[in-house]
Amino acid sequence: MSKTKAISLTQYLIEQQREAELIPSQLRLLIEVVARACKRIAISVNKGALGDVLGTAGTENVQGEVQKKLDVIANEVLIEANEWGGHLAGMASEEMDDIYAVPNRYPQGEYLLLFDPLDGSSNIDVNVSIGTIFSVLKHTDGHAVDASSFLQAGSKQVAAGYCVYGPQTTLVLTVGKGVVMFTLDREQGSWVLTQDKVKIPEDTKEFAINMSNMRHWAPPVKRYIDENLAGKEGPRGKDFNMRWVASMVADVHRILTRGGVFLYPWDKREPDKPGKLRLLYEANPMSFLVEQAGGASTNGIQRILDIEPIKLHERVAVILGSKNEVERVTAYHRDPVA
Ligand code: AHM
Ligand code: MG
Repeated sequence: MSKTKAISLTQYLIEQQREAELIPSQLRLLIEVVARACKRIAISVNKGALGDVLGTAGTENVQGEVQKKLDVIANEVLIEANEWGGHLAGMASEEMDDIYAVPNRYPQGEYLLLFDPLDGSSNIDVNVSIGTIFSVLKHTDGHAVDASSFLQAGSKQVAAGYCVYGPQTTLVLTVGKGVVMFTLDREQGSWVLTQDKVKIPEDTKEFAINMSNMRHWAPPVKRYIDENLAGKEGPRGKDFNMRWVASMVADVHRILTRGGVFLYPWDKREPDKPGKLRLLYEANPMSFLVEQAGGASTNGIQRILDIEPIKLHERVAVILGSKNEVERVTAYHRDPVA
């Protein structure tokens, strides 16, 4: 892409609206508002200790996790930015037990917004990349919005993305026609298109998994990682590299940038939970992005985007990234003795 032709997020969205008719005006407004909220969250993240944003908020979310101050701040920023514009019927968040219906004093829109306002919370205080993940669905069920309105398969998403707060602040977006990346120009205060047609290589020599859980994994996952660790001399015939940021946003961003495979599988620590990550506002938007970039995403058994959710804060095992690796791990689950 030529450096002289800077395309802003607004210009990109308007051109998509005009040419591809993929982005109705309410959806364009929604994406712009989310992007603006991410700018505000980025400012808080960057202030760190100077802004009294580090540490815990002294509360727990519905999953029993201690909320960090930035989890709460980011959640409020996203709600305040989005509730009055007339583009939404409701919102759901990792940080709220129940859904947030748009108050009656504002016009009701046709979309639903789901988000993990601050993903990678354990990295906030140690100055490592974190992010905001979001997913957009249509409100189609014809009645006033309630939790059931949000229980739609990921394949129904009309847009998804994330913003990574790292050395650069980058917004990554899909509206179902490939994946694009925008970098925040802090001097101008605008999002500038810095990569389009994002493509994940089908093969990789890099995997991401929390190795400290190895003793708890199911045999197919153990087999896959053992084979990778055996390197050139093993059945894979090549050496692998490992990365684990513990911020899904940062790990997925690396995979969208240079390939790789990410696994947060089911494990024996809490056998009744399918996994750690949440389906509706973590796994689904990331799976949409990864598939749109030519990668794959499954829970070991089925495509994540095909899962019919049964509850708002449902968890799921996640295997996503370079297509051939995801297919290999999924095959090991389907045919454990192969
Ligand atoms: P969070 O949404 O509370 O931040 O938790 C999700 C994060 C993911 O970003 C990351 O992949 C995972 O939890 C890391 O988990 P672990 O600390 O078990 O390695
Ligand atoms: Mg998260």
